[in-house]
Amino acid sequence: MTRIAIDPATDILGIIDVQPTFMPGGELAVADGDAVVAPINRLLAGPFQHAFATQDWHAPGHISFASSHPGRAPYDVIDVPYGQQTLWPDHGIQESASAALHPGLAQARIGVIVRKGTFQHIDSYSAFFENDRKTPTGLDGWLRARGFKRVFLCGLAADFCVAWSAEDAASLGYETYMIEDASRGVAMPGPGNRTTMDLSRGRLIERGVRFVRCADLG
Ligand code: VGL
Ligand code: ZN
Repeated sequence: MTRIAIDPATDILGIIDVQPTFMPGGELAVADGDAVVAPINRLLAGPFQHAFATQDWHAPGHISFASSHPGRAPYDVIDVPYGQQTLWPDHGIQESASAALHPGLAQARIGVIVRKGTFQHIDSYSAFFENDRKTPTGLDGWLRARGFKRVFLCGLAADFCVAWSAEDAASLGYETYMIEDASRGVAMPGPGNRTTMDLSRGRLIERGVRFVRCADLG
């Protein structure tokens, strides 16, 4: 990968769900999830002057919780009006300590925080749209109004919320990058002996999302 020169005026770092609920000891722990904080802080101290962050922010009884569906277990997949929904352990509970941004995350350059998953009957993985893929969060309008052209995504989980955000950013016309070593995934088994990490990577490459590492950005 050749070096990518960050333009601090039109490039933005997108920090997805860097919340203790997705880290070791949290309710929906991603292996090594806390390892994203240090590289993200380095990116925030270095090339990027602007960032946005998301928080997964559910009320108790949310549709994505297995506990809301009697007889179902975490990681089951059910049919819902907007398609298929993977069920998760209760996580990202509004105002709980584990749903805050990780206390070690440098927040000075985070210009906007988008909370998603706040509708009880629809999940939201992406920073841009609810899982019906059409209800907007408003982030696209904010980015456009501020003149950002390229979106560099990182955080948790690489194969769910970061991947869905990258897919939507690309389809909205942003040049989109996924910073692999500042992200960690759930890597669940998926169809055809492939993991959700492999499957999402393939889908994103098809849509023109570029995979980069922190050291490529300067
Ligand atoms: C996420 C599953 C459920 C994520 C959020 O942040 O990737 N995954 N809610
Ligand atoms: Zn969630």
